[in-house]
Amino acid sequence: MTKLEQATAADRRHGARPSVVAEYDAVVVGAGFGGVYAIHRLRQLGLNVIGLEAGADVGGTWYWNRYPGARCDVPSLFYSYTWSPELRQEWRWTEKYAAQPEILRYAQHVADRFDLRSLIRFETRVTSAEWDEASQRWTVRTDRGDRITAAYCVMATGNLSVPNKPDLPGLDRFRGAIYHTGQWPHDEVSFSKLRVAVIGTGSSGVQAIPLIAKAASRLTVFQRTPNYSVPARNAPLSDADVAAAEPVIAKYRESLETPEFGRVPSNAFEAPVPEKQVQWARYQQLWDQGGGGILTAFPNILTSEAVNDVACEFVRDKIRGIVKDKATADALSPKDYPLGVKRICIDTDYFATYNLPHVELVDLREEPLKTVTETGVETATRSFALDALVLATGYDAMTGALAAMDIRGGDGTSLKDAWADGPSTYLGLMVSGFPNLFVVTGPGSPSVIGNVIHACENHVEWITACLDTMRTKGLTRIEPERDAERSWMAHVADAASRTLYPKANSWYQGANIAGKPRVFMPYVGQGYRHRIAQIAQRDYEGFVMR
Ligand code: NA7
Repeated sequence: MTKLEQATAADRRHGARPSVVAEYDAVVVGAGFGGVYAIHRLRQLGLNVIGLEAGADVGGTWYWNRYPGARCDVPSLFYSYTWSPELRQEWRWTEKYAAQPEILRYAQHVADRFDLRSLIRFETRVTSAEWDEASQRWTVRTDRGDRITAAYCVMATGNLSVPNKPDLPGLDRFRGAIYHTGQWPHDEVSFSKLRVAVIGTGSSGVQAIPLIAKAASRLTVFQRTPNYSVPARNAPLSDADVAAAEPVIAKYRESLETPEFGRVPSNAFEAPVPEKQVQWARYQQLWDQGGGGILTAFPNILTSEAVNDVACEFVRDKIRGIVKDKATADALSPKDYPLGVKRICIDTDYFATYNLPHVELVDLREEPLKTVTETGVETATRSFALDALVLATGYDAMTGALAAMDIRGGDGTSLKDAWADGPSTYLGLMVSGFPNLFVVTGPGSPSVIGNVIHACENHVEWITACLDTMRTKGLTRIEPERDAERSWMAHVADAASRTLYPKANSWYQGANIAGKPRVFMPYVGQGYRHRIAQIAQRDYEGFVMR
């Protein structure tokens, strides 16, 4: 029995939670989709691995995000692991877009199916990780007093895992209930007969608002920036749907490793601008189909303003067609940034909800929020009496979870200081000065731009193959070269600058958090997977191994 198992058994016997002092080959921080798979693969490599997870169960973002309407915006048949054919065969999604409880059940099923729970210490938050050059090991400390050392540390801490709690004046005074969508209570929350406000209209707000409106006696939505949202047209999945998707998924999986693969296709820069009516007809087709397909309408939709402008006009036209009150429709219509460069929202009845007599939109650009009071919210011109306040205000995305831990490299430099001007990684996988520290879907990799589960798989497979190669060669230490990292980050910035992505104040570039450096964090170039595979083949070019 490992020390962890002994500790866990003791926990169960005594109801106590003793701390662990132990040595491992690898520690994995986080048991979301990235962490769970990393634990599985590292164990397969024969390493003694421990997972540390703040939540009481696996699932990561799907463990915490239990707000009404929480649902994935990627079709469930694609939002699944690909690494186990048996798992693919035996798991059957029930809806086109799976809701949070079903995705959490999937994560739990994977943990049970591959017997991973015994390797994970739950309700344990990592507070620090420090590299010791002399022993060539990481020391990881937790809020339970654990002190764990490991040769390798894998940060699978997620891109959307630290809720952004807005600094609203007076928020502490509010006597009603306050909820954050990213930290929703596990017990049922009832809004029945309550006066509720939602602050924030990103994906979480857009999903929650129609359902909260069904229960509440009054719903006020405070909007800072309107979002482009397209209908999900969610539906139960039939066997025929599943069968029809098989060849599409197979083709998609084949394309993943090609030099052309990416959110912005390689032919984007030479593609012609289609006639407006051709564009309009295609957008209509994709709107009727539902989901985020509109972003694939034309190869240059994310690079050409001439194309993107028509798509924006199309969605605004749809909003005007759905929302009866002209002023509300106008306020809900995004006008000052391109479509798709903030994550597009995929909704069910979002815009139609504003036609309900007890639902009101407050445009904070016209009517700024002055203060929260004991009993509600005051704007520059009005007071709103409230029983509950829902903060759908998003996350300190991409870097928040890493910055929340005190991570120190060999010379004592903290990652937070090293990233004071914005995150810097080589390939989104490693950071110079922080040997043997791997980041799953780190800034500088496609991560949130594509399908995050597949991005996690790709990184975990690259990391475990790297460790396997090192072991074969008798090597134990890996770190990126500073120059390789610098030129990679310059390439990441260049790839973004060739697109329309930087034209919005998005969380992709840290714009939603006051004081966060503006650096475009995800990699939006082509052929990322192909590239990192080639780098591995070329003897881990840009890394120093010894
Ligand atoms: P998002 O997309 O970051 O949305 C957060 C929303 O909250 C957005 O409308 C923000 O306005 C708004 N916000 C944030 N802070 C404030 C303050 N202080 N006052 C008013 N409004 C505020 O987070 P979500 O959770 O909806 O979605 C995150 C991702 O999860 C999503 O992209 C999918 O990938 C899944 P802003 O736009 O910053 O002006």
